[in-house]
Amino acid sequence: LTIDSAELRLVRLPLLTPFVISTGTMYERVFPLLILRSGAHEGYAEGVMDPFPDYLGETIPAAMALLRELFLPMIVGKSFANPAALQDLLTPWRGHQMTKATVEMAFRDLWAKSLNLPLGTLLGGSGDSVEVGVSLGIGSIDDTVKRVAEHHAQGYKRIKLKTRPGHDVDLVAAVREAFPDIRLSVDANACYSLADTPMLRKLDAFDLDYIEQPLAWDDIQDHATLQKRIRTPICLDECINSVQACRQALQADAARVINVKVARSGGYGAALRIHDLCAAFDVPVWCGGMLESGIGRAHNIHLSTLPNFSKPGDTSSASRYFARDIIREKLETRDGRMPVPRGAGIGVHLDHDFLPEATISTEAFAP
Ligand code: OSB
Ligand code: MG
Repeated sequence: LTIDSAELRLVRLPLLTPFVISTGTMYERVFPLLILRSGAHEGYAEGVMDPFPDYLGETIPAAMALLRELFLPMIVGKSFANPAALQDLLTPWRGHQMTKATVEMAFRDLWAKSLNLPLGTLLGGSGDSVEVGVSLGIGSIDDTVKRVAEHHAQGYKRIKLKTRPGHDVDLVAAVREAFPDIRLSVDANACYSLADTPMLRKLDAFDLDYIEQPLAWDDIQDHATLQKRIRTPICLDECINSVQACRQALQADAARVINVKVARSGGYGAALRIHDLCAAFDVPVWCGGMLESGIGRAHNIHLSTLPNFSKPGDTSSASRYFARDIIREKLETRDGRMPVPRGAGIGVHLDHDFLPEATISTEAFAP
């Protein structure tokens, strides 16, 4: 498959409501949108790095520079038999998993389209819809209980509450009291340390499905120590930036659930191996989200059709996030299930009536 040309856009979508997590508040999504072309086909992916390094170390300015000056000139005009052949060119460069993943994900979509197969099918998945939950940002306890009620009524299969120091036990206690039977989890986004063990132990009383990334973003060992002290399963998110990190976490019993994000793993190649490795350890996985536009959400939904995605993911209805999306399809849940977009590749199409309005800059790449 020859990559004839590429287009790199920087896109901005305002969020309908600010999203608050322990590391800060997001008011909008700004993201690199990559289009790879081959003959009549186009493959799409979006980058999920932040403007500044807060979720992980990667940033949009670094990603744009690497794509522009290194990765795109390396691949445009070249032929690759499959995604692994393309990944081989990216792997020797250190770090920057999200940036590499943007390239690999757009190529996967292009490859699937050239084979006229849905991306999920090509990844080894099956089914025409996936189970989803919802991730609720930090808000007052009263407001959170109201939002839980609304989303539970909409059918979401699991509610995840964001916490931060001082906004945890009382929050979870209030939500659990109001909803004794729902599937509930919390996500700390790395805001605690082992010194918070007494508080984290208190969370054992609330039958949480898991506690997501309680400790430092780069510390698997402390999570292993914590898991020995609490009953609630730990789910790692930030820490799982490679197959190796996942293997070390599983071997150390630092995680009994894994949140898979293709971008954080460096591409589908790594994400698939993480999926399989977790299955071998009998550890369930689920698909995380990064407030993606329809392009990233479509990727997430296809990935979630793989067999070990046995817990609901975070890809909730796009209308919760944006007034208007950059794709033509509406990605909306029904009874807690998200339909898999039909057709080849990721199965969604750019909305060219709206995209120019959302675009900050556009760059073209030819051989
Ligand atoms: O930790 O999973 C996370 C959003 C931005 C950055 C990190 C995370 C999240 C979410 C929201 O939890 C997931 C979504 O609704 O897309
Ligand atoms: Mg998380």
